[in-house]
Amino acid sequence: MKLIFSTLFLLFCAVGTTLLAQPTGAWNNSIQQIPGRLQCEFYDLGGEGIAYHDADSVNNGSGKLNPADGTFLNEFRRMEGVDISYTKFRDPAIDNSPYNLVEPVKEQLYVGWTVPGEWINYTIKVTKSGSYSVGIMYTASGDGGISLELDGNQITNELRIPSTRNEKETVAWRQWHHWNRIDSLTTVQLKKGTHLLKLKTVSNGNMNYDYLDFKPTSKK
Ligand SMILES: [Ca+2]
Ligand SMILES: [Ca+2]
Repeated sequence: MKLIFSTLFLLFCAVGTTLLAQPTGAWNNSIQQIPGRLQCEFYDLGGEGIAYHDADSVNNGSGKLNPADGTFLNEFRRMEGVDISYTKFRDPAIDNSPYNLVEPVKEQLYVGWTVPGEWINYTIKVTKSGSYSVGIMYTASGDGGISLELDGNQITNELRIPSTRNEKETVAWRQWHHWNRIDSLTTVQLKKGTHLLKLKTVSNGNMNYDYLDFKPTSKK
């Protein structure tokens, strides 16, 4: 009898663990490909400590700044700790201000409320081995820094992200909404295959990340 109970208990635990385990790997079952554009909001599944580390468990954008109203943009991954918002073209201006260095596209999801020490994982598929430039579409309220890891190995030093603050700005909070794009922050060597890319916020935070561009640096 004791054996039967023990066996049932173990079975119960196994089923429970399976049911409770969060899915991991690429978001929406779609692995982002390199060469290409990596959308920062399409980070992996798995939650805090597995897919990302975030300073707080609340999504300060989806469901909070952007109230839950049944729309895709306002509710995007709202139960997850990574903070996500999207570019808004309004009057008075939000992301469509005259202080943009590069015009953003409206209604683009981005990761924001970044804090040093936070990180986000991406399962990526590199379709061709080679050297790639890393570009970024971002805002930065003050000079910031990010770095990249691949499969647990640091592949860049700290990459400086120049401030997009503007002394002429008349609205304080809009210092977090001046968009810029840098085509090549650095160059990285990537091997063909599936990898885990980690984007780390190193210095200052206060940056918004729309996407990273990976472009081959040489034609073969
Ligand atoms: Ca958060
Ligand atoms: Ca984006």
